Amino acid sequence: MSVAPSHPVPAKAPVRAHVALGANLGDPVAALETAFAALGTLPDTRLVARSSVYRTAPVGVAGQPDYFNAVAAIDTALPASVLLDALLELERRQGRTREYHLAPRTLDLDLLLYGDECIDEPDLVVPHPRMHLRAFTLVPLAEIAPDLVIPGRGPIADLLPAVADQAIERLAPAA
Ligand code: PH2
Ligand code: MG
Ligand code: MG
Repeated sequence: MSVAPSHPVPAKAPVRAHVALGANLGDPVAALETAFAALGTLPDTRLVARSSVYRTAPVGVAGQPDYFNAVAAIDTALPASVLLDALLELERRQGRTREYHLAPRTLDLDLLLYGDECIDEPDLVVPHPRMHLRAFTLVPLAEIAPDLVIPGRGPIADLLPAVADQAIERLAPAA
């Protein structure tokens, strides 16, 4: 007897999620390129947009090399917790280790937004609680989603002036 459902199960509608990419150890630009490609190969996930890569001064930590940061937009049918696990696995594949809090890293993938959902779980808070304070997330995010409204924070355009003093430089696109 077949166990197939007699009616097709409707696929979960994809959610537009935004992921921050960051690195300041090894070959950061190559790591971000690899990560953009890998995001598009996650199950039930499509890479929709990728920002430029930005060189940024470290925030919240001194004496480290500059970071390279970018943001990706994906459409995904993965639940947020499954997506988070997939991001952590991609970090590990890029050789991410965690020696201490805010240690330099070969790849950091942070889930900034998962549609307009607000999630407050021990290992996942969305919108990312510090994203609105950081030029290295807001500037690349505004590049690919200028009309975005961040739940609980407001339109992204209204948040940019407060981070205008943070050092950030857009890299020329790779030839
Ligand atoms: N990430 C941090 C802490 N500080 N600074 C910059 N410029 N870019 C980052 O990605 C970054 C940071 C924690 O994840
Ligand atoms: Mg981070
Ligand atoms: Mg992280």
